[in-house]
Amino acid sequence: MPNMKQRSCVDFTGGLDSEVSQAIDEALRENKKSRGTREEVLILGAPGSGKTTLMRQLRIIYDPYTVREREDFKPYIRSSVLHVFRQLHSLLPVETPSILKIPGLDSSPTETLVLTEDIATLIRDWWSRSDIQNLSSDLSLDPSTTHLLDRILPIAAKDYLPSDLDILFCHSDPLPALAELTIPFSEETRYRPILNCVCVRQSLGSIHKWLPIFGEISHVIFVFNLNDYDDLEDTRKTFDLWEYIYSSRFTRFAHIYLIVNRPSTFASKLTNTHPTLNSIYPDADAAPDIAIAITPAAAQAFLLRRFSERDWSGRRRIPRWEVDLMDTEGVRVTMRNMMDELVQTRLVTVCGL
Ligand SMILES: Nc1nc2c(ncn2[C@@H]2O[C@H](COP(=O)(O)OP(=O)(O)O)[C@@H](O)[C@H]2O)c(=O)[nH]1
Ligand SMILES: [Mg+2]
Repeated sequence: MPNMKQRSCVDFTGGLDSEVSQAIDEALRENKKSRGTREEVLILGAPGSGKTTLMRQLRIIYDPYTVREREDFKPYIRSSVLHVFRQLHSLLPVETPSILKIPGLDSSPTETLVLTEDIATLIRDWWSRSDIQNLSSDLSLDPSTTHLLDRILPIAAKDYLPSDLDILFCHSDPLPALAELTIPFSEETRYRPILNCVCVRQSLGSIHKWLPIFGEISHVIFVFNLNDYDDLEDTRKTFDLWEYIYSSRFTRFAHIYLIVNRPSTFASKLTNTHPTLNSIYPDADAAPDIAIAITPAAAQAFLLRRFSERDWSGRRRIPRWEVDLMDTEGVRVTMRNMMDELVQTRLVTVCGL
């Protein structure tokens, strides 16, 4: 054994005046308190905007799913596979020669169907046919359809354990109506908040029931799915909710951050086959951007302006980030930026900087 030097204990408090020592202890206690400040963050947005996906990404980044939780997702992922398969089937022209007949698939509710390894093999063989691949590529399928069908064999296998991506693409989940997650702030700053992110299963009709249970909400992350631009009903829900948040007494003092989801899907949808902005929003023509119908950036700016137009609270600025919520790295960077913003905002509020 190496010869270790014996450490001697030195009494550092030796000559310290007890009053000074107490003052230091007090300052340290205060410092600890300020470092651990909890901030309530409510995640809101219209149905389908990406709230659940954001919560799942936050879990993946800050608090990885345990084996047990992955096990809990298994049946939901398997029924998502059958759901997307059924959906794809319904999109294919009826005269498609190779429509796959699976007993019960047309009639039974998805929840009662079981994805056996035999059924998975049948679907995999069908999905990998070149005619089906060609037909599918014309349908611009949702990435979850392609992901789940590509992974059908491992997903149906007995020893399957869901990956992060499988969980992200899962269409439903075993989580309660109120999902909560605590995110520690990792940077070494004196003011170090702990974000208590809460996402409730909500709709515009039920939000008034949820808000009071949180009492004082200091921050709202509002998710807006740009891809909804051509669905006036969804867009209306978004703005109705936005207005509600601004006028509610529970969120009126909250700082609001906007997450603009699916910017690239929006851009390609706008530039390809789908409706132009001014065919949907009559006021788009009157917008100052000249090329509104052709550049996605101008179209996006037009839509986002609608958020600030509905801000009667006197808030000067709505911090916003564009990110595809399926992109874990993008979400990680966005959250870091959002936390910087949050700290700045807090400093302005607390210290009047
Ligand atoms: N490709 C893609 N799909 C997304 C994105 N965000 C959400 N989705 C999909 O859109 C659907 C609705 O998202 P979800 O998070 O459940 O929305 P919520 O109703 O606000 O919780 C799900 O099928 C998601 O997989 C995204 O950024 N990219
Ligand atoms: Mg949801």
